[in-house]
Amino acid sequence: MSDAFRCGYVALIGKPNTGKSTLMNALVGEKLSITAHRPQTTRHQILGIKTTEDYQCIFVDTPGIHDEKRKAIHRYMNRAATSMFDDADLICVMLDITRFNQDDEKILRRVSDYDNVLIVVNKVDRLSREDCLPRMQKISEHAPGFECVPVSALTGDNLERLERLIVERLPIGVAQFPDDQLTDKSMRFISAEIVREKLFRTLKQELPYSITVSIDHYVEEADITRISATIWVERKSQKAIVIGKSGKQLKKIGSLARTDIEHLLGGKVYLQLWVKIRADWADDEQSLAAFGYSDGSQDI
Ligand SMILES: Nc1nc2c(ncn2[C@@H]2O[C@H](COP(=O)(O)OP(=O)(O)OP(=O)(O)O)[C@@H](O)[C@H]2O)c(=O)[nH]1
Ligand SMILES: [Mg+2]
Repeated sequence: MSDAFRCGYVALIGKPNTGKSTLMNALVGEKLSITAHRPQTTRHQILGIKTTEDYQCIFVDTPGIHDEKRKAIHRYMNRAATSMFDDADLICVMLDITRFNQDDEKILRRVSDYDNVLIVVNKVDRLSREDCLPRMQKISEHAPGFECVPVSALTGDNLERLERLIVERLPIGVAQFPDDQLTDKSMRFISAEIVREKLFRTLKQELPYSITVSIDHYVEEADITRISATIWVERKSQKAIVIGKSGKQLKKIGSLARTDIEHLLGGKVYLQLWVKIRADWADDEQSLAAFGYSDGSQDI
């Protein structure tokens, strides 16, 4: 590799729940994108920027590619998931080694015409080495011509090698962002996402998919940051579940979110949460735009 500075956009794409956000956080070394054991956690494109003396790697975390088209939000998420295909300098297709199936094969077929592709086979910590080998072999057969890298985003296994392989594939060029910038998102945005993560991790069944979070006030004072956020649900019955008996559930979510936001900001946070109803916000273009799900394009 030459000594010239390299810089480029690296799209992390793949089926929901394969570990894209976990990988981006691990590579950047900061929790920028929320993660959960459920699919369809990430809803927006989120940049994670890693700058060293030799390169600037601009990772683009994306929502998982899925077939769900029922509501406007699903269509927004799929656009956010696939719009990087043509713009990225490198496409990293994330696969879960324990759950490789036709959905992954479909994504691999979609990228087969591109030459700037790396296949990242995640969650190898969940299998023995002997079990990994035949699965890696099978995946390679579905991705002819592309390098397949086994990793564990959770334990960090093989991430140094993955980073080297990514950087080798970046174009030579000047940095696009200041060297201390980690993301394109504001703390306001990340705070709302952290509240959403706690809802995703705490609430059962389908409820998290009916929820979005907006920030009403975000004020940085000398020794404390005051944040007021609204959790939007689609129905009255959902509001009662989010609040819980005597407000217990909401208190728990608030406390978990505050701890994370304090960690990220490195200071004290006062977090106030409200729960409000906006019927069918997830299928209403106007509500979606008001909640930040807007990329300027129309649904097709
Ligand atoms: N065992 C194991 N679990 C992992 C690994 N990477 C991610 N996970 C877990 O897999 C789940 C999904 O991880 P995410 O990073 O949210 O996955 P994602 O691809 O961003 O998911 P979406 O945003 O829904 O598309 C979480 O419970 C993670 O902790 C890994 O290397 N090993
Ligand atoms: Mg994600």
